[in-house]
This record gives sequence, structure tokens and C-alpha cells, in this order.
Amino acid sequence: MSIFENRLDELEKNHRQLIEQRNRTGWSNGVWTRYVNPVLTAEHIPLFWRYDLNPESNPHLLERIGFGCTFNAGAILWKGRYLMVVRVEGNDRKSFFAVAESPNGVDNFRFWERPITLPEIEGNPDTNVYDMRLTAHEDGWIYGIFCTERKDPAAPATDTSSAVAAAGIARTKDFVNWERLPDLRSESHQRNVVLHPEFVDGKYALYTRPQDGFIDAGSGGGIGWALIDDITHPEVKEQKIIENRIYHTVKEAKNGEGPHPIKTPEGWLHLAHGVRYCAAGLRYVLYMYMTALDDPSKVIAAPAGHTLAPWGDERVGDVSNVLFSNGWVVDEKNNVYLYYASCDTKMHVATSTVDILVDYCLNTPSDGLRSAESVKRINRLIDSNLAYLKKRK
Ligand code: M1P
Repeated sequence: MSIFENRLDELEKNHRQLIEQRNRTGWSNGVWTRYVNPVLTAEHIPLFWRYDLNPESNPHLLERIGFGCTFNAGAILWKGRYLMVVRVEGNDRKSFFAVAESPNGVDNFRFWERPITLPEIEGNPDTNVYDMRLTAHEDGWIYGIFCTERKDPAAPATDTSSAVAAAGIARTKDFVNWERLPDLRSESHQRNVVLHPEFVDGKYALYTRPQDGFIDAGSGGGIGWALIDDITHPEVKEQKIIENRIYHTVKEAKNGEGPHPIKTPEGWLHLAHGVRYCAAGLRYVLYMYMTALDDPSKVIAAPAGHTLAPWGDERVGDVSNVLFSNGWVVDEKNNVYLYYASCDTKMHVATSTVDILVDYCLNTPSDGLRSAESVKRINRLIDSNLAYLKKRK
């Protein structure tokens, strides 16, 4: 066998082993159970996206196109298969979207043959696209709302970093063919925009995240809510903040809606990311809240603190100290598969059920916003436990 063939054999064997590796459950706190292996990494990307496999044009079998990260995936249960629309980032720092599919939601994720070819806006192409939220809307379309980033035209020539963030919108029925709609018109920068799955007052409803600058939420306040008359000419005319940033909480610096909320008889279950400042920089964690069934913009429950935070190996990656999620899936038995990314690098899965998450949201103490209030909450639990244990003796 030639060096080329030996090397190809080895690459194919390792790739197959990685994809076929069975996953198993690990850490659990009763609310979430984490699976041990990441479900998607850059190593899962097909070899034929990376290598020129022709020995004549690539006799040393060199990697021609490199990828670093697979993260921040939208997710959906589609025709009985678990699909992630993953943000793939190349060595060239450009992100794009690609579909990866699994039969069981916890392992065996395989990329479809090609990445998604997302149509561009004529005359105003995206520089970078990322973080797609998927919504199977009651209008019959599956929408993908994502962040589109372009160089800030107002930035001085010497500033090669400033950008404008906006919400791009595309829709599909098969995840191969996408119709691009105009970007969301809004007075502020927008990231983390999510489409609610149902009409509200006959309109499309969006969770927004207005921000003053490309990075800084500034006066942007938190997670917003806006009703849109026409999704083919989307414009935020009015928006109200429904989930605020708050001093000395996990969402002090900024927050953003995750995937679209899950409908339950008790209300809408929401997942979001919260960001706070620390000596290591920004720390991104996942937290939950619930809104009223008849008014998805009215918060009815807000458990204190994070529901999942970077842990162990999840703390290592391109952008340290980050958990981020924009995808979860509920199956026919009400099991919840939460797909989350660690450190802008890899995808993981944790599972729960709708009932457990409702219990978590409704019965976890809220944030008292002061140390003394936290101690009071702990003491209340200790009191009721001691009384219960005494009665049981
Ligand atoms: O690097 C962490 C995250 O930063 C941004 O999120 P946010 O807009 O809330 O600050 C996004 O770029 C996201 O993709 C990234 O994971």
C-alpha cells in the first residue's frame, strides 16, 4: 500500500469509529442528565469536505480545507430523525450552516453530503452567518433565524473589527432548499432573535435581543418581544423587554433567548443564556424561565441562577467559559434533548423531560438578589427537611 492509501485508511477508520461511538449518560442532578461524549465536533466533518482524495492532485493527502468548531446548533425532530443545523467554523473564521442527523438524538450524528447553501441578500451579502434558531411555524414553513454580520460601514478605515449584527431570516421545507427573506429591520443591532412557533394576535412573534453595539448589549436591556405584521417584510416597530438583565445575577452583562420555548399545559418553557463579567472575561451559562400559556411575553416563573454551566472539559475551547444553546427537541414521550455548545467549539447533549423542567421552573426558589435572601431560602428548605425527617423517625 502507498503512503497515500495507508493514511487514507487510517483517516477513514478513525472517522468511522468516532461517528459510530455509542454515547452514555454521565452527570445528573435530576433536572438534567449529561451525556459523556460530545455529539458533534470538527472531527465529525466528512473527510471529503477536508481532503482532496485524488492521489494525483494530492499525493501527500494533505488537508486542504480545515475546520475548527461545530457549535451553536439549531435542532428539530424531523420525520423521526434528530436534526441539528450546526454552525461550522472553518480555519478561515467563516461560519456556515450544515445539517447533521442522528437516529436517536444522542450519538451517531452524521453530516449530510453538503453544507447548506444559504441564499445571500442581493447587493448586501453577509460576511458571516451563525447561530440559527429553527422554528416549525404553524404557517407550515420551517424558519431559520440567524445572525448575519457585516462590516460596519460607519467605522473609520483603520477599524477592521467593528461590525453590524442583524437577524437574517430563511425558510425551508426540506433543509436543502432555502428561501431567503429580507433581514429583520430594526433600529438596534439584533442577535439571538427567535421566532415563536404560533401566531399571537394573528401576527408573527419574535424574541429579540436589542443591543447598542456589536458586542455590548448597552441600554438594550435584555430579551425583547416584538410582533411582526408580515414575515416577508419583517420590521420591529415596537419591542418591549420581557426578560431583563439584572445586577449581580447570571445575566448581569447580557442574556439571549435560546431555542423557541416549549409549550406545556402550565405555560411556555424557555431556555436562555446569561452572561456575567468575571476576572476571566465573560462567563456564559444557561438558565430557564417560564411564561404564561395565554401570553408568552409574561414571565410567570424564574428559577434562580443557571440550569447548566460550563463543567470539566466543557470549559476548554476556542472561547473559554461559555455554554450556549439555540437548540432543543421534545420527542413524542415528552423527553427533552438539549443540544448545547461548549466554548464555541463542540456540541453536547443533556436530557430531561417536560414534566421535570416544569417542576424545576415552578418549584426552584427565585433569585432574592441579596446574600441574606439566599440564606433565607436555604434555611426554609432546611426547616422543612428537618420537620419532615423528624416526623419520619
Ligand atoms: O462567544 C459566546 C457567544 O457570543 C455571542 O453571544 P451574545 O450575542 O449573547 O454575546 C455570539 O457570538 C455567540 O455565537 C457566541 O457563542
